[in-house]
Amino acid sequence: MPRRYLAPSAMLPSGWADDVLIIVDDDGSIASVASGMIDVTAERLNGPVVPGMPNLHSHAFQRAMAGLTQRAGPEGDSFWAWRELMYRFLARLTPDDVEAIATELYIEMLQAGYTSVAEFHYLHHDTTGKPYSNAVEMAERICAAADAAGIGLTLLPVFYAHGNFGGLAPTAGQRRFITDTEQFSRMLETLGSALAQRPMRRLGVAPHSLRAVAPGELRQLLALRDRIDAAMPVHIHAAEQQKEVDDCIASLRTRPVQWLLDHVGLNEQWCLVHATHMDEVETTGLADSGAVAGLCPTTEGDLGDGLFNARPFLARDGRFGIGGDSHVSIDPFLELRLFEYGQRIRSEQRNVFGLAREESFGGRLYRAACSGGAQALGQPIGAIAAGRRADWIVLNASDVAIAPQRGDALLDSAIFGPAKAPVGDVMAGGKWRVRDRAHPRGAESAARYAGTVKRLLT
Ligand code: NGQ
Ligand code: ZN
Repeated sequence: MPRRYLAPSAMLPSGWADDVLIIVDDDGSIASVASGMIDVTAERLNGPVVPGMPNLHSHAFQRAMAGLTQRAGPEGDSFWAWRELMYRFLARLTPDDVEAIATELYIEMLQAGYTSVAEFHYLHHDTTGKPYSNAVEMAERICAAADAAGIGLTLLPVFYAHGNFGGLAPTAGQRRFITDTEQFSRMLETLGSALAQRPMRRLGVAPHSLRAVAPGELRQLLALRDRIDAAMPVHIHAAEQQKEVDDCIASLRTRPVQWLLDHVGLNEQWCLVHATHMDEVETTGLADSGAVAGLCPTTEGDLGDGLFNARPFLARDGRFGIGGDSHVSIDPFLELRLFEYGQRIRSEQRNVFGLAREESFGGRLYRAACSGGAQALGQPIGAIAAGRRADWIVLNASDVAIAPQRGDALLDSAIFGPAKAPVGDVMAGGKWRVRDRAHPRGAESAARYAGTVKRLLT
């Protein structure tokens, strides 16, 4: 039986509307949306409704090391030193650990307003670097966590083969990630059939970076994609650190984003995660390609990556979405705020998008990240509209900063302050996952997570 919901107001593709009746089919998709309605049989929503935010970049296991890498180290504290700490942390993780961490993370994401996630999954093998007897054991644990939380998932199994450009051998710290193209293609095929026809699930593919994947291997991966599902999302880390750009120029004689523009035919299927360091030609090239820039502002800040050059990118209608990446923050509003603040600090101006008079910064940011995120996940999400999935947030009308606002001013308050708890209820895939800020499995998951972390840290 289709269910009926009446929102006092909702952000629709055509703009904000009042008294919005949303009818949701049994399969969790939106059957119809109409404004100006009176319907006494519908469930009344408690506040203004906006689309749920897709989180386009996650390494779930890193949730459990967030906050643990803020001490000065012996050899300077670069991104690369942090990466060594990360390798040490993941060396002991078991499938049970990963499932416990990911379940807690995905529940926290839902509570924060993310209704779907792209999991960039590279922790494939056991602690010695050997495949588990079930080669996709770890990937299945990620799927189980998404099921338990009730979040949408685009699973991105990662191909990882080398320690750096030039096909360098991987280091010991990378042993749990490494496959050859044949092993990887079996994994991808197995996961393709496991996820096929499952609601709220999509399979993509992720060559880790040009550091970890040689050009010939990248060609093979794209041929494999064409065989399994030519439309599947492809995500890759690109140009996060200046050293990576320098190494790329030394090895491939081009900057990384330029190399991708020249060699792989970037288009709407692609998400370039970070894309921090681009020259002008790369910036316009990426914008014109239709690919999504996967921005992860709190992680990029934490790791000292640099600032994405948004102004020229946005001026050409470049697409972007946001990712929690290492999960130093689990909060879409904070990611958007930090993104915008970085650009204002960089340009010493306020209107980064070049908005017309009276347009809202928060509204524009939120809509752009929803639509870029939906594109990157390759799922029918990101808007409250017929045919899309019923993934939405009911803003928390009992937050004193939210209560008096209307329309885009709600998003301005949620993103730029002073709202403390903008999210009230959350629906994903047509089911309530969070009511009044609580998830039904929140307490059970938090206890299991606490036990896991305690054991990992002793
Ligand atoms: C990752 N994270 O894959 O988890 C990376 C670090 C690397 C970020 N780049 C490893 N934020 O890039 O080699
Ligand atoms: Zn990443």
